[in-house]
Amino acid sequence: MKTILVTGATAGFGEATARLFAQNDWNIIITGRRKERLEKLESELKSTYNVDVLSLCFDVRNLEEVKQAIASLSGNWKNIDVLVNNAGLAAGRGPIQEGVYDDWERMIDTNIKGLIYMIREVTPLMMERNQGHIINVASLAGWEAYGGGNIYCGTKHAVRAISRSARVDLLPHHIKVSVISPGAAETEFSLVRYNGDAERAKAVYEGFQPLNAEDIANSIYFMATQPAHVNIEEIFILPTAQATATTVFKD
Ligand code: NDP
Ligand code: 8X3
Repeated sequence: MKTILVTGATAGFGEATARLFAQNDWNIIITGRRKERLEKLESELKSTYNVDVLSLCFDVRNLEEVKQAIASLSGNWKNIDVLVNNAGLAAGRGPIQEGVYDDWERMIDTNIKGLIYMIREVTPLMMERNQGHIINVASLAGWEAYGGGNIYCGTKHAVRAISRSARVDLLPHHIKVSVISPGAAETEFSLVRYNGDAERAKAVYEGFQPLNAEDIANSIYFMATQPAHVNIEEIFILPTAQATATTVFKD
């Protein structure tokens, strides 16, 4: 049985990914900061599917916590076949001249630093086995830089750049590096971005059909289940109604 580690599995893409892989007989390591959600998902996956599930509760922004979480893995849990670096967020959507430092720090620390901490700690385990697959969640915002997206777009451009470089570094170790870049998808993303404002978050998805978390999980599953000689370098996935970050056809 194969093993996948998904960061940010307490909601949205990460939770749907954990569920889909469990359904397909993968052992799952789920991570996030909300312990009660991890416990609930762990018990649901264990009782529904015949797989092993391990919860690791930590903040990807905290290097010591990341190191401890990965160092705590024992036995077969060290045999991580796929790492999905999904934990991330946007905080706010305003002009750079009005930027909120705490929002900027949270995005940079989570989307870039958390992701590279995870890569740095997990790759040695993959290198020992001379195999592995890292799938990084970037975004449409990693391709485009739209007004008000400034720092978020910067973090997602960074994810794509780091992924391309890591792919070169990890070639001799037979470790694949892939990226998924979704457009608008309805999860808790906008609720987080707009600081809990449910009305504003809901309005983002009104008048068109956005992607859902299962659409992204399906793409991640497709990337993770290709033959050893095939690496899907990137999936750029948009709702049919969306052409660019700011061009959405609303009925
Ligand atoms: P959600 O808000 O639904 O889920 C985000 C997940 O990230 C949660 O499980 C959360 O867990 C986790 N997370 C956030 N901060 C941290 C942290 N510091 N440490 C550990 N875990 C953390 O959003 P999505 O599922 O939509 O987003 C997942 C990824 O997809 C993000 O990287 C996002 O930027 C990206 N993305 C989203 C798009 C969208 O439109 N929804 C489009 C393109 C990309 P917890 O709070 O428990 O820690
Ligand atoms: C989320 C998609 O367009 O809001 O990464 O940046 S977008």
